[in-house]
Amino acid sequence: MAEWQKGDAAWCYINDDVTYEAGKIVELGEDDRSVTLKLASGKTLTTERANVLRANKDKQDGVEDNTFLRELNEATILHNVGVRYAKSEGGIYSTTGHILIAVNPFRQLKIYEEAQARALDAARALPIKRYLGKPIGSEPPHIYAIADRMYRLLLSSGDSQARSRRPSPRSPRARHRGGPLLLRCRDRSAPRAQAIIVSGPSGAGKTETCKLVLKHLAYVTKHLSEAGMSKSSMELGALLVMTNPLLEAFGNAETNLNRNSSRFGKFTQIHVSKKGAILGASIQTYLLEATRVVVHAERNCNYHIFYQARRSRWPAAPRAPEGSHYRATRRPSDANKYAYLRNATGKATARPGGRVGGGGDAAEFKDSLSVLQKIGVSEKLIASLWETLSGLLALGNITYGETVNGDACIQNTKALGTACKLLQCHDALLQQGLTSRTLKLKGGEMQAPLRRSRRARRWHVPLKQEEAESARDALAKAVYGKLFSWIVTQINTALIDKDTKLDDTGFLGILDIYGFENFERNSLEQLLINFTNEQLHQHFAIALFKTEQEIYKSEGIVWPGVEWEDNTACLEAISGKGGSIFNLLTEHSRLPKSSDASMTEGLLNEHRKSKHISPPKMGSKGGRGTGAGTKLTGKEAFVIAHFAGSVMYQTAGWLKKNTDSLHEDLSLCMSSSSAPILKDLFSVGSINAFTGGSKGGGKRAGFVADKYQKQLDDLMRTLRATSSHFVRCIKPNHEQAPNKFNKWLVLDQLRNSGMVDAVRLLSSGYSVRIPFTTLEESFKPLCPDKFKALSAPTFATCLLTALDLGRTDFLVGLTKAFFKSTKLAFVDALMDGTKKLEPKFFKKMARVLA
Ligand code: AOV
Ligand code: MG
Repeated sequence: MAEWQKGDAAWCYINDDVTYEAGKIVELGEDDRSVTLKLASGKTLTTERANVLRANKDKQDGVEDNTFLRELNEATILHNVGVRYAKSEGGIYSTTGHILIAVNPFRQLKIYEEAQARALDAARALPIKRYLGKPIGSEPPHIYAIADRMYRLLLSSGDSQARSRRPSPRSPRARHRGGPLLLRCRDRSAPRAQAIIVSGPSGAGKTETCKLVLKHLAYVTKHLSEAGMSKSSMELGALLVMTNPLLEAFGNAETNLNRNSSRFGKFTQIHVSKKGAILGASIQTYLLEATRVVVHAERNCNYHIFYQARRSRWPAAPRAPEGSHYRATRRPSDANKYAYLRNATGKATARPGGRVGGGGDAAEFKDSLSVLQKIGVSEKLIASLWETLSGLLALGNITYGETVNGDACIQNTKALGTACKLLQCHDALLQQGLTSRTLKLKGGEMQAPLRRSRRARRWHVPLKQEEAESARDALAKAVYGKLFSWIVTQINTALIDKDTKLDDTGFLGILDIYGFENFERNSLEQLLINFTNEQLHQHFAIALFKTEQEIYKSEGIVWPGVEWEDNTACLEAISGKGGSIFNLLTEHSRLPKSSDASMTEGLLNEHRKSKHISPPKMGSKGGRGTGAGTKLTGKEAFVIAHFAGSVMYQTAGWLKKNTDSLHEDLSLCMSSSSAPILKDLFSVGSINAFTGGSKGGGKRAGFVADKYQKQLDDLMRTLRATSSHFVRCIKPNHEQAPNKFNKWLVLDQLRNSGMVDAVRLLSSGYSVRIPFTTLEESFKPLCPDKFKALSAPTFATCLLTALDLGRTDFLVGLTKAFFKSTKLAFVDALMDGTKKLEPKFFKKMARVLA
């Protein structure tokens, strides 16, 4: 770090709320540790030097690529992102190397004009066209630029036909602006698979970003076709875009953080032919939040589809097939009548009316219905789908009382009757499944008051009221989980022609997955989500190293290499061999007498000396949220030090959640249903509600955490085989309001998303990169004529060598010069003209040239 001088511009860390404030150094402490600043607010402040970061000159505000900032640190990036956001619509985007930062505008922007057009007609497609075949950095940052680069890289990797589609040479604008021009038009080494990984917290804009990538792809592939395909590339592209509302209807819900929050992770794989046409696509989903079907918090809603159906006008729905109970379905006119539509306060959350821009629940219902019809779901199955959903609402209205023996009994038989009718199952079977559980006995030694069934060694254990309520909710969750997987399967069936061979084709992957979570109470779901983020962070780190290495390589420079904080040990603690969290969870889920507390104790014992897992501080409260947390005693919680901060997990209910058991009686009851969908979904070998795949698997496949781990392993394997592109979505405020940039919130996300680490990585090498063209523009006019004819690289080399910078302070690439960040002040002084070039300097330059 260069020494501070009086008058230097700086960013001073004030506190966690204000973050950084601009100022100027007015005094240097004699102890070498403190500095005094005059802040922009007029205040004078003495603080530790560790709180002060270097600031850029004003003219550097709002640059498109953060690596162009002379001073690269978290304060300058935060400021740059904020200045761009305030300045223009396109300013929501910036890049850091090849990573796109997208700040949610929370308003409709003109920069995607065609994205709002239903038809992908050319006249309205100008913003997409602007980025076609253009290298990154030649046009302002945009998601279309990343999408276009990804598509081009896929086409250019290892096939001859791609050459004809090679992008045009760099535009003059690109040459002028320089930047990390990593366009590899004929990159034979790039894998035939590209992935875009979109991350960020809830409401940051991940899903919208992914939709824009799909729109770009649908546009660029629409004229292409492959012989012998039943669906053209154009049809497949349009289907991909069109099926989104259906998936969102079933998998998205209104939360306090996002009116259209995706409650599942999604990886879309789009197979592309060598010519560039779409051959087919598939969607893999992860960890649907099934609990939401039965319970949701205040200012939250159930899944959109329940409200859509509620607002629909039946004539818009298909005619009920003969014999269906569809007509008998009473439209749930008032959400308050349904227990599953009421939030934790006992009232239904008022909905402004559907997704943002979706047109309201009624219009969205029409969309969902028309997608179902377009993807070829029969009228009979569609009717069965609505019936099943209504059946779930009826199921939720079943309430329980207690018999004289203290066992559960159903109070409102009317709700039970409606549920049976809509789910088309046997009344007695459903009633029995909702109030008792069959035990299969090995020894036959069972005590009263168990009722013995006709078949020997089978006993019905009556459930207590709480157990019965759990059984009812478990059934609703299982049915909904399976329905969701069924919807995904229907979409996938429409997106892939079964006769198309996709084994060797390249693909584009789009990952829209939940961001890091740290709530007041963090449970098993948060562990799985944060484990995912931990894995993705590792992937990001490895990819970033590679990208940085490539920048140097493309400039013909040997990469100096930098230190990177590795999170492998944390991943091992969660999912590695031996006493990892997942292993202990599986072990304890198998033991009949184990409990959440004994599992936690075992875990903390196992990790006594671990850096990553520790007991909670006694009396501490959960999460970093502001509300009151639960006081913990130590046996029911543990803390993991994640890359993005420490999270305390509360383990109550984990063993039960991990076994995710639906009573076999209820499963059998559903499989005997005459409803076409249910019968199919609950039959042996049917779709697995959790993974969307079919039943079966290894010996640990039954547990939730194990299944998820396996699913995630597959995803990571796929991602590792791709060339990955990263988009970091940033949520600028909690109010979902336009033009509001909360610095604290943004800084937190920049840090958690690994962007600050990325900056550290960039700044510890030769982070200051000045294109030769800029050096030429600044210095050639000052030089004697004989230097003016020199080529840009020769001129730059002569200039920099004559400046006596020190041999290791700079490197000369093919298009730009790389400087150590410590030389920034020196370079700045030169560029500003503050440091004068004396005549003896030009003599030295001449000697270097000679
Ligand atoms: P998320 O996917 O990151 O949250 P979304 O993509 O659903 O967030 O975005 C939330 C809302 O922000 C959208 O409904 C839009 O209103 C708005 N928005 C996002 N991106 C844009 C954009 N580029 N232009 C205009 N508005 C935008 V979650 O799924 O909750 O983690 O689970
Ligand atoms: Mg989303």
